[in-house]
Amino acid sequence: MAEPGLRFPLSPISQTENQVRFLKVAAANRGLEAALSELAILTELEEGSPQAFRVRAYENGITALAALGRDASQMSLAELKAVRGIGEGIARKIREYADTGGIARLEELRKKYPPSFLELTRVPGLGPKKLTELRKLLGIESVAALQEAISAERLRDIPGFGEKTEENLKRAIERLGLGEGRRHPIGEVMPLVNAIVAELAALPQVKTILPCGSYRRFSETIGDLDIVVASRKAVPIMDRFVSLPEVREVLAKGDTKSAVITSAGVQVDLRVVAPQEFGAASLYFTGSKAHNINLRQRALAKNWTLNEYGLSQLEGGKVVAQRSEGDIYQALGLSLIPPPMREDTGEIEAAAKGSLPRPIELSDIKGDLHLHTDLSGDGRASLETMLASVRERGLSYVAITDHGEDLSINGVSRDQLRRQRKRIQQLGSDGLTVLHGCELNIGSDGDLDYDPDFIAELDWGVASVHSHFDLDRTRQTRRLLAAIANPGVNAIGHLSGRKLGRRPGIEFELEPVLEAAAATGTAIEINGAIDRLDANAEVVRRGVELGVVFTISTDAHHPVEAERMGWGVQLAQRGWATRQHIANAWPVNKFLRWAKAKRQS
Ligand code: DGT
Ligand code: CA
Ligand code: CA
Ligand code: ZN
Repeated sequence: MAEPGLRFPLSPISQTENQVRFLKVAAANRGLEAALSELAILTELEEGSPQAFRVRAYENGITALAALGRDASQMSLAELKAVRGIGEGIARKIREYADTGGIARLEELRKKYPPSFLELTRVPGLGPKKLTELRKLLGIESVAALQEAISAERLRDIPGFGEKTEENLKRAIERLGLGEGRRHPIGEVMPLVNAIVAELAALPQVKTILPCGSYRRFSETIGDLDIVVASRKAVPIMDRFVSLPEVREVLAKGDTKSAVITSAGVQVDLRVVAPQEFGAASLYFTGSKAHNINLRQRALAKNWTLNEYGLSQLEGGKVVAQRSEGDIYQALGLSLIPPPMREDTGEIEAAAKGSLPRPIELSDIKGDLHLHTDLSGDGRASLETMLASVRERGLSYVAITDHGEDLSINGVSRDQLRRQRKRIQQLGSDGLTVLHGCELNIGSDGDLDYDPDFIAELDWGVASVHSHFDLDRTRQTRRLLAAIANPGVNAIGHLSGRKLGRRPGIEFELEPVLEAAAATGTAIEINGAIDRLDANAEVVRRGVELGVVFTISTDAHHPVEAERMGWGVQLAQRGWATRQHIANAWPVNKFLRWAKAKRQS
C-alpha cells in the first residue's frame, strides 16, 4: 500500500495482491459507504424504526458495496441497479454522490438532526421513538441536556420511563464516556485518517506523512488526531488541509501548525516540519506525554535537551540526533520502542537494560482461530472463499468457527455442523491445516450450546458472551469461569462483549478469570474487530504477567476483514505480548498439541 517515501504505520498487513485490490476498492467506496451509513442512521431516526423499508434498503446497499470489488463511482446507473442488494433509489444516490460529491437528502436530514442530537443515539436503550419523544416532551437535543434532565428527575414522569431507566441511562452515559469531551473510538476515526493521509500524500510537496499521537500508539479511543508531515513547503499543504471536504471548522491556520474540526466532530492537528526534523517531530507528537517526559529526563542527565525539533546539547545547541526516531533512541542508549508500548509503564527502563520484550508482529502470525462462513447467518462468504483468503494470507492453520445453535438468528444446527465437517474433510488440506470448530455461546450460567459429546467431536472451541450483558459481577465471573473449566472450550472470544462507544460490555472479576485461564490452558482471545478490540490492552498486559496464553483473531465474516489481524497485533503489542504468549504464532504442531491437551482434560 505504501508508496515510496510515504509511511502508513497502520496499514495493517503486508498484503497479498488480492487483498491490496480489496482494500483499494474498499478505500474508493469509503466516502460513499460513510454517506450511506449516515443516511441509514438519520433515516432510522426519521422513520422511527430500524426495520423501516428505507433503512433496510440503505443497509443492503452498504453490504452490497462492501462486497462489490469495484469502485462504485465508475459504474453507470444500469450497472449499479444490476447489483444484488442495490435498488433503484440507492443506485440513484450512488450516482448523485459520484457526480456531485454529496447527497441532497443527506444534507436535509443533517440539518434536522445535528451532531449533538445524534450523540444521543449512542446511549443504549434510547431508540428513535424514545428520542423523538424526549425531544418533543422535554426539548432534549443533546447528551448534556439528557444528563441535566436525569439529574432533575424529569424523565421519570414520562410514560415508559421510570426511576430505574434514569439510573440505567446515567450509568451507561458514564461508562461509555458520552457527552462533553467524548473520546472517539479508534475505528471511527480510521476512515478519516485514511482519507486525510491519502489526500495530503498526493501533494507533491509532502515527503512523509504520519498520523501520530494516541492513534499511532493504537489507543482504543482518540481525543484528537495529530498528523505530522515532512516538507520544505508548508503553505500548499496547509491550504489543502483546511479545505478538505471533511472539515467543518478551522480552529487555526499557520505555516507550521493548523487545526480543524471535522463534520464528525473530531479535532485534527497538522504539523509540517523540515524533513531533517521528522524523526524528532514524530517522536514528540506520538507521545505519550509521560513517555516524552521520561525521555527528556534521560536527555537532561546527559546535558542534552529533547523537543519536537531534535535532541541537542544544552550548551551551544549542537544537534545530537533528529532525523529518525531510531537515531534519537539510540543516542539515549535505548532500542527503538514500538509506538504501542510508549506509555511510560516501564518500557524505557526495560529498553535501557536491553530487556524490552520484542512484541508480537504480524509476520509472526501463523493461524487464524476465529472465522465465520455463510453457514452462520451473518457470514458473508463461502467456506471455500474464506479458506482461499486464509491461504493468500500465507497462514498455515485455521479454525472455522460458525455460531453455535443458541445464537437466536445466526446459529447453526448439529446437522449443519456435521455436514460442514465433511465438506472440510473432502476439500483436503493442501498444506493448510483446517480445524473444524464452533463459536459457542456462553449461557447465563456458563452453559454452552449442544451437549458435551457433540462438542468433543470438534477440533477447536471458541466460547463467547452474546447475551445477558446486565448480570452482576459475581454471576458474570462465575459464568466465565464455568466456560473456562469446560474441556470443549479452547478460547474465550471477545472477553467483555463490548462495542467501543456503543455497548459497555460485561463487568466481571479479572484476576480469577485470568488465573483460571492460565491454569486450564484456555486462551483469551484478542479480537481484532476494530469496534471490539477485546480483550483490551490492560487485560493482555496482566494476562502476560500471569502466564495466560492468548489468541489474536479476526472473527472475520468476509475476506476483507483479514485486516483485523494487524489491529489485533497492535493491541497485543500494547499489552507487551510476545510470540510466546500468542498461540496462533506457534508452529502448527506445538499449537495442535496444546489445543488437544485442553480438549482431553
Ligand atoms: P489524545 O489526543 O488525548 O488521545 O492523546 P495524545 O497522546 O494524542 O495527546 P495530545 O493530542 O494532547 O498530544 C499529542 C502528543 O504530543 C502527546 O502524545 C505528546 C505530545 N505532547 C503534548 N503535550 C505535551 C507536553 O506538554 N509535553 C510533552 N513532552 N509532550 C507533549
Ligand atoms: Ca491526540
Ligand atoms: Ca493534539
Ligand atoms: Zn465470531
